[in-house]
Amino acid sequence: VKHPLMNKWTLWFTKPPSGKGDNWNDLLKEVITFNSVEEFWGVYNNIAPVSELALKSDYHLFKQGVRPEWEDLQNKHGGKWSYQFKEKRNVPIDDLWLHVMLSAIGETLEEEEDGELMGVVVNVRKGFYRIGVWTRTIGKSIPGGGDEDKAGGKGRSVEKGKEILMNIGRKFKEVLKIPASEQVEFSGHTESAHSGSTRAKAKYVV
Ligand code: M7G
Repeated sequence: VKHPLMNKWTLWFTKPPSGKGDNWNDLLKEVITFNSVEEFWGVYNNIAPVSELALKSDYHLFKQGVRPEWEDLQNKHGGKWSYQFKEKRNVPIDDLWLHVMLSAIGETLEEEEDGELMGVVVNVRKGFYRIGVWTRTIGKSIPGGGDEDKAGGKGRSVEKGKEILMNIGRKFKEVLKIPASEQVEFSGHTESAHSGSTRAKAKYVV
């Protein structure tokens, strides 16, 4: 018996650059798509844990049909909550990543009707691990988008759009057991793309 998930999910891997000429597109690889609890564990038990990945590797677990890139049409107007775990040797990164994946596929990071969650990401970097959750919007309508409904969600107001994102941020912080004294930041992908990295100015914090 297979226990179906609400959505189909695709696992992606970013391999570390091997030489100078590598660009983002050469490094991002689609691994596998699944849609049941059993298949999830099958995948999980057969891939390297985050703690064993080389520096500059990423795992991305995204809804099927969404590439884990700013450029994807479904991410273009979105953003992400993210947090950096420093002191890598003391961080239970494998557990943290597992819990974030389970909350994504178990659909507990948002309310079903929100339709914000696109995927979750873990980055292995020198000096830190970063975990992020990508959302479809940045909590407001898309400038010049012409379709306020689509931009802000299903006919929701700007205030409601922001509140949905704040709830996702709070849930993310709770799943990761990040102390209340620490800040978790949200930033739009447009800013990330412009600053050439993920360290864009925070738009919201929880
Ligand atoms: P990062 O992995 O988000 O953060 O971005 P880091 O700076 O802590 O490593 C690292 C680099 O990967 C960026 O500067 C981009 O060159 C590339 N990159 C990352 N993402 C998520 C994207 C993306 O969605 N699209 C493109 N084109 N490049 C990306």
